[in-house]
Amino acid sequence: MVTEHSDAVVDTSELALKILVAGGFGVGKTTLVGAVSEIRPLRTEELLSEAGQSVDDTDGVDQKVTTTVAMDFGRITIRSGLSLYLFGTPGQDRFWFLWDELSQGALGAVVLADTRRLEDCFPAVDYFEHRRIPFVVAVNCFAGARAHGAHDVSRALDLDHGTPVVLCDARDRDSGKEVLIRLVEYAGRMHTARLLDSVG
Ligand SMILES: Nc1nc2c(ncn2[C@@H]2O[C@H](COP(=O)(O)OP(=O)(O)OP(=O)(O)O)[C@@H](O)[C@H]2O)c(=O)[nH]1
Ligand SMILES: [Mg+2]
Repeated sequence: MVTEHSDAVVDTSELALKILVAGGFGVGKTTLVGAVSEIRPLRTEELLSEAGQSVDDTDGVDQKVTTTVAMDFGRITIRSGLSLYLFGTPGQDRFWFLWDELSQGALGAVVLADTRRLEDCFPAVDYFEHRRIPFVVAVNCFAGARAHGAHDVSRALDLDHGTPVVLCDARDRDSGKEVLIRLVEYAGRMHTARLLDSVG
């Protein structure tokens, strides 16, 4: 039956995508998820222990007293009908075994980087490149870090051509949201191109 309101179709379909937030120890993953999340983020923080002092490198994040031991979880609505579920990975090497579980079904990832310790994000970059999970590198601009252009970072990390590098402040909601929008756009293009490749 056609009603006078029949042209006012409201699209109530909800798309929820899974995104990982990865990167080295203390680079700001938990901070980013907390800054952008609309729900109270789930955190699994534990105090950095004396036992861990020999393996936890806190250079550059001297104020750091806790570390993520399982994951962070948050949610953000990018626009009507599209929300992202954010999974922050633990930064320390001893929790690598959790990454395979966390990355199941992920659309893409944000690899956070700190230019004072750029090498700390190599393992995350390698991880996503090997599994062909689209990612963007987000440089978290800590005070005291020398300003580097996106191009320099891309070269230093030897990123594949086209992998976006964006500068951000992990504590700032709008800045974090911009990173996520870049990722969704980029991952969307990558997945579409692969789909077309596989049928063509
Ligand atoms: N100045 C500055 N400090 C930041 C920024 N982002 C995070 N921090 C601080 O850096 C420290 C590390 O932040 P976390 O968010 O816990 O880092 P993480 O990557 O989750 O750390 P792990 O889970 O232990 O690997 C905290 O003390 C934050 O307050 C930033 O953009 N600028
Ligand atoms: Mg953390």
